Amino acid sequence: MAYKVDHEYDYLFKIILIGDSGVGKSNILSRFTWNEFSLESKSTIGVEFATRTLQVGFVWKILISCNFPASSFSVL
Ligand SMILES: Nc1nc2c(ncn2[C@@H]2O[C@H](COP(=O)(O)OP(=O)(O)O)[C@@H](O)[C@H]2O)c(=O)[nH]1
Ligand SMILES: [Mg+2]
Repeated sequence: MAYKVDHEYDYLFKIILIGDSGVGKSNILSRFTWNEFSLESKSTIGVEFATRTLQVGFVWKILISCNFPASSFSVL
């Protein structure tokens, strides 16, 4: 049976979600990649990554990164 391993794709999209804490970035990521939603998601420390590969004509690999809120940088 033929199958595609994960690193085989035609196009790679890298999407970075930025925004204030608690606006729903981590849940957008988990809904898109695992179809999961959590009412009790913990606030993200650092960066979260996930990928999903779709086949719509071509094979599209979508890498979503959801990083900590921009306001975290104000202390730097
Ligand atoms: N009702 C509702 N709650 C949401 C939605 N998206 C996120 N939340 C809630 O908002 C809170 C913060 O979400 P989270 O994804 O952790 O936000 P982040 O800090 O931007 O990553 C969590 O309690 C989620 O369950 C949504 O579309 N509807
Ligand atoms: Mg988060």
